Amino acid sequence: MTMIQLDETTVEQIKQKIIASQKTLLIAHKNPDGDTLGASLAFWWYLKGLGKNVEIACFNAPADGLMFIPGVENLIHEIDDTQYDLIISFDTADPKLSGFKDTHPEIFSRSDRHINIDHHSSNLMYAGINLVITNSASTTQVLYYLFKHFKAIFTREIATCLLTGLYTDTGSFMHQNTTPETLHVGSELLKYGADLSSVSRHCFNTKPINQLKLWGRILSRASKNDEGVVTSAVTQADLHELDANKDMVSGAIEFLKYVPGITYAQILSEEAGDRVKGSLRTIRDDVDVSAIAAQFGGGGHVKAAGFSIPGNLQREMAWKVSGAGEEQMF
Ligand SMILES: [Mn+2]
Repeated sequence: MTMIQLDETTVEQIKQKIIASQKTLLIAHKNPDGDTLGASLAFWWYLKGLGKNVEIACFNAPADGLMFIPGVENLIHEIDDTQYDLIISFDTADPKLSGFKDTHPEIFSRSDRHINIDHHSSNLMYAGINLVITNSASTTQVLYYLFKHFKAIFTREIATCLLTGLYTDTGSFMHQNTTPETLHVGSELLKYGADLSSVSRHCFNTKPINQLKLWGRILSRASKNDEGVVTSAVTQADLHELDANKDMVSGAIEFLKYVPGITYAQILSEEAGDRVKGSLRTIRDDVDVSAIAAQFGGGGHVKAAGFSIPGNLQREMAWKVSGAGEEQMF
């Protein structure tokens, strides 16, 4: 028995829109991740298979690590939205995350031709048809069930695209959003020929050497205080010296969570414009890091949150000299 139920009326409305469409535009959100690309590309393959006239757009180019997803070379970055009678946004909770809201406002103002397929609980329901399933681990998992309703043929390409979103949004099936259903869908996608080894190698096991060096600095600076908080830090100087960028910091915090018995882990990173960003993660059910982040004007989820405050990082280190006389702190 499945816990994810798609509304039959919504499914039928989407089906009718697709049948009626002469030219469809699919949109992955700006700064695309594996889920938005996997979902939009799976849909691109599906519509191509039906012989439909379809294009796929993203505001900017994907990171190198995501260029393995089947069909990704078809992404366009410049669009003329007047030529489409159907537009579908994927994994996009808010129109502004699309990147096209300011340049192409009619994508969002003409909601009658717009379908919004997502799994974020923060989704603003901005389209004429909104298929938003908040208990789904990924947008591609929503599509798996949608394609089942459509009785679609799951090609290897479609299966690999869908698995990419499922794999990345669950942190390779390690995050708490991994449910029996998630593994069931993953299993079905493997049966359809999804290339799991390619997905895992490209999505998580590919890191440039300067990123590994950056993580090395972060790990070597980790310390644990009396409250069980593991903290590390990254400065702008680190990024410059290693020719790294701030996006390369993410991922290192997963290792800080490995320390046994911790309350939560945090990485403080200096950002351009004299600001310090804090990223907080916990694996404990009785710790709410969003509440801690809120004390600094931030927020997020119970287990993953962040904040940004003005200032710069300064390292404070004390040495103690103990011997015959009084202990001295330096
Ligand atoms: Mn997603």
